[in-house]
Amino acid sequence: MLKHAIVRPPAANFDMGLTSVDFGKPDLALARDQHARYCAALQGCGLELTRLEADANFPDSTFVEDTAVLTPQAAILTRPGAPSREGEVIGIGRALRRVYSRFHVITAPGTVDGGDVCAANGHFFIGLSERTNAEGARQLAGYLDKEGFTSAVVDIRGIDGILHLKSGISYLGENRLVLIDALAAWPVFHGYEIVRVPAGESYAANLLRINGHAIIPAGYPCFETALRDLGYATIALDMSEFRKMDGALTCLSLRF
Ligand code: CIR
Repeated sequence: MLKHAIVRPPAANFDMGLTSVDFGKPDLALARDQHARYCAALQGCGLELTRLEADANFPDSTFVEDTAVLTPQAAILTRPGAPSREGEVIGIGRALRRVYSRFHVITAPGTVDGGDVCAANGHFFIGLSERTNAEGARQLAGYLDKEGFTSAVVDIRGIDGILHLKSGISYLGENRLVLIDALAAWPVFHGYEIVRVPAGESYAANLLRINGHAIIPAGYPCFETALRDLGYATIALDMSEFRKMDGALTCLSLRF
């Protein structure tokens, strides 16, 4: 059962962050409103929030997920693959030290973005991407092994349109994986029941399963119906402004 989440609202220069998409400039007021609704949804799912101050030193700092990988016993501080984001880890480390006493740290030349790490019931899929390199994946797999978890590396560098592994995969629980078409047939995912995201709705592959709820992005009706048909209670949130900056639901919090 998840109990807590760390969140950080978008800073005044949120629109100066990194993006690979061309959906226009984000509207800061709307982004803040969407972030507030996101926080309320997490609380509605039973999570207690640690709210960090907005940090304009790092325009991408609202995407806290990329700075750490959390297990029940230990926190692994990452070394984000984008140089402009490396310093974000310091503030998150400070917040995590209030909760965790056991830490591991990804060190140079390794890089890992938390968005590349998908936990599935004690097993971790680690995406090799433009942000997470082979050395970072190797260090992370070693730390996870020390903590008693298994892992598998998934090379997503050839797949167009996804920044991180979790842009294309979510674990629903019950041995079910949500996957975009490009990943659906990969042998590494054999043995799971696969819920495919309909073509044209691939952004919805990034969802949050929290304490019996499935938080999904608003505007993906076929996928939402498919989840409801499987018995999931969905909560749909508008993510338009974060999407403009390559962000999705999981990026906006660290959950433990
Ligand atoms: C970046 O490019 O790093 C940010 N603009 C978006 C990060 C999204 N994070 C995530 O999916 N975990």
